[in-house]
Amino acid sequence: MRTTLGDRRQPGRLLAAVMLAAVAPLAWAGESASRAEAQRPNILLIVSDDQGYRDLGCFGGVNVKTPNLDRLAAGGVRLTQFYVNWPACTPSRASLLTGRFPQRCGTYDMMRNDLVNYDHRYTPDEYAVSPEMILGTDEREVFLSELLREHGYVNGCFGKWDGGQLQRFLPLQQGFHDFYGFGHTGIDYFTHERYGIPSMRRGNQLTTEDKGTYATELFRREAVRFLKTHHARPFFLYVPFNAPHGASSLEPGVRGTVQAPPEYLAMYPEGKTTREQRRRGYLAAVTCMDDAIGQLLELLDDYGIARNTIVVFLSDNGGGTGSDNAPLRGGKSQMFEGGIRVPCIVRWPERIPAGGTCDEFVTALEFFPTLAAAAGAPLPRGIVYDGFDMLPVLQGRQKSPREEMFWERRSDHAARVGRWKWVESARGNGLFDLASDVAEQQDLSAAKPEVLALLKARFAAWKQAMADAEPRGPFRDY
Ligand SMILES: [Ca+2]
Repeated sequence: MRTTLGDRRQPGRLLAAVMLAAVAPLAWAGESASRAEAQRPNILLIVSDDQGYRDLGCFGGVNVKTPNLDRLAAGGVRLTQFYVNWPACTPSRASLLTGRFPQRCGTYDMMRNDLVNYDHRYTPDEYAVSPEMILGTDEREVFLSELLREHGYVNGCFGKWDGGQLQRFLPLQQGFHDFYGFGHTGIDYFTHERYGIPSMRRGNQLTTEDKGTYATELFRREAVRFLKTHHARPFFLYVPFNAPHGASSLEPGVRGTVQAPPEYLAMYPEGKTTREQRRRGYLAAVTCMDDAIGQLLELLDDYGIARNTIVVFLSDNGGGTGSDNAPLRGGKSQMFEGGIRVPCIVRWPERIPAGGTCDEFVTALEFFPTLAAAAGAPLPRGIVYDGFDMLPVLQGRQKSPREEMFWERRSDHAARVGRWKWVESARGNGLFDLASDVAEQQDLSAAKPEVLALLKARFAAWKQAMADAEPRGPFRDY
């Protein structure tokens, strides 16, 4: 892979040229353009929220009902060593959509009001100027939706945007033609309020028209509407569910639990302990989401476009409370595998053999170049991308060129170089051999000092490269 370490290019100054380059290559008028359009794949990108590594049947889940995700995997490829770029929501999603490390695209921490964790209640006036209301992913970043739009795609986003709530940060200003969902990182599934603040939007406007309806059903409804309207042309349908994330509710009995509709709760046995009850809600939320995904897959079949539609499914980070990350260590927010290695499925019947498993080392950074290439959209010149087109890897024709990956969350950090993983964090430290110890149980720091030194050196080089990148907001823009 092309190394990004030591790259000193400054993408921002080239942005005008970048956008021109992105607009220029394809002509849209005339029959030949229509034929080219007909051959380009549709893209359905589905993201779940805090779903554990083993919270799908096709990833070994034992008591979870995910028939549609399992069907998706049977028709495509399952990725078993797939990593997201941050162990929690906001930076993971920003990095996915920009194709750049969180530290390079500037969204390298959560954009939220942490005072609610200390039972602070925001007044409306106070909330209006609070961090989660005014912060967003840097507008200079080029989202995948912007690139695809310039190449003729019609784009819809339905769900958890998590990229900022000011109008300039919302999806309609980032290349999407259609948006229904919320701008920040979490809501109450039924009231659509975030700690008491109404948060659902249609386009740029807040709406309470659907208050009371379970959020997953609403995102399903809107995605179905989009598919029915736009199935005949190349589309990019982004469905970032908030399921099965815990609810951000002011109600003490609801807060932190995973809400689900009664008919889905009824599919799982009632729990006796708080832990079992939470697990039940979690599983019900997963199965409700799986049903919604099933309807989208059926529509692709009904319209005869399934063969040339790329369907991607991934969790935005490892599972939190109520999830099952086995056999991985740790979970959401951690640098151990349970926080960053997530279930991922890619299906593209036209190009990827069905029913396969890909055990190659790949990351969410790969999706931007992969999907752009599939869509026939050259990567904008002058922007540093941190991944590569992984289609040959997914097809089983090539080993992954990725040799290393780095993660940083405040003072926690981790590096993977080949089979080796190094973690230094508040939740634990160590050097692990993932080839023989995927559960990260045996710390080899003392036994392999030369390997430890190598990983620390690679991490330091990456950190320097991130420090040298052009500053991006909202946390560092100077
Ligand atoms: Ca998440």
